[in-house]
Amino acid sequence: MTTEEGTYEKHVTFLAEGSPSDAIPDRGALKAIEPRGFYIRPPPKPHELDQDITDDSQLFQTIHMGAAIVDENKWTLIVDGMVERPFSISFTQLKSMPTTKITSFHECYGSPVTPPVKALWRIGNVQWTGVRLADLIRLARPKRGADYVWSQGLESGSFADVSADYFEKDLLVEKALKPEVLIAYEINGKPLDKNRGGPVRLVVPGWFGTNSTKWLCRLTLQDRRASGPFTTKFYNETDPNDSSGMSMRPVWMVEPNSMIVRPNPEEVLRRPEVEIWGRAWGCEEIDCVDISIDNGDTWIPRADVHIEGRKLYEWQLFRVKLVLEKPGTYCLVSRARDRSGAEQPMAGRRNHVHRVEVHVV
Ligand SMILES: Nc1nc2c(c(=O)[nH]1)N[C@H]1C(S)=C(S)[C@@H](COP(=O)(O)O)O[C@H]1N2
Ligand SMILES: [Mo]
Repeated sequence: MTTEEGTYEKHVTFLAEGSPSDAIPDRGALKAIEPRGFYIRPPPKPHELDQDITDDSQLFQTIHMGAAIVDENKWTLIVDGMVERPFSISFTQLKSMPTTKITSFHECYGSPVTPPVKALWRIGNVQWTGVRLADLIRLARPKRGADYVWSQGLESGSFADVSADYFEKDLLVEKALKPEVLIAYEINGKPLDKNRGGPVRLVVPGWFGTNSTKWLCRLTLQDRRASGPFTTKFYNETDPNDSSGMSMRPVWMVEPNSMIVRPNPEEVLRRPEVEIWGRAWGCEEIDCVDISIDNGDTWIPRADVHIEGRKLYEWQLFRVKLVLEKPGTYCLVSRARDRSGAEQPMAGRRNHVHRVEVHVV
């Protein structure tokens, strides 16, 4: 036993040995699902996201089957599956554990039932507070071969004519053990409200929002991917690295992306000097952003575009000062490239480049 395990043990309630999979999440904490059905709070336009930290009121929301109303006094999280010591933890117990804060971009993949041709810019950058998932997993002592963590949200219902008993997602244990992955109960220093997944949700920085299960009630260690509709029917995509275009991969890691915040779309510029700035993000740190003023026919020398280094999982600011000599319409484009060399495509995928048209008079 490590000292940490020893200190954390007092915060949880170990479950009887034997059949951990019998430990059914306590639906007693679920007061209602209200309203039922699919709900999106649309994101602001990119030029409206001009603050470093996105206020909760400006952050998009995505709900598939309905919003759970949860009684935090009855809330418990069960950690079970391929572990030696399954346990449950109450909200009070969770809040007595050491806390971590992480600032991270938060991006929705977009609708899993429409073709990936629209860039939806469901994005923000927020601070989460919670307990490291790694601490809970280590406390449960995973068995050999337990390579996945399944996470369940309390709500049931249906989405795109498919019904489900729980919202269920999965992630690799390798990622789950990283220090950035949290069992969160605050956003920007305030308790998570109902639509945000309160009282407790999973947060997986660097991975698409869909993996960050809200109204969390159970974590199960397993040796394979989860079998519910949200990891089988929905949220798998064609792998852009496969030239045959046949192989699929889970919607996990966020691909490089960027958006122009200034100038505003259709802005009329009365002086030739202009500063273009915006944000770039991805699972990997972005190391350069290309800027074009002619819809991608030519690109500004990379060295002229300044990009901030990444702090934790925050989005990164880029800026470049240019002189647009000739009057006319310019199509500004930003294209991010990450450390591994992956780059935003010009078209055809959800993370295609961002374009803004401006007019110089
Ligand atoms: N339980 C549950 N968790 C969920 C969802 C959901 O419908 N139910 N939607 C997912 C999706 S697709 C996204 S993008 C994020 C959105 O989190 P937000 O609404 O707080 O922005 O939550 C994820 N977690
Ligand atoms: Mo999403």
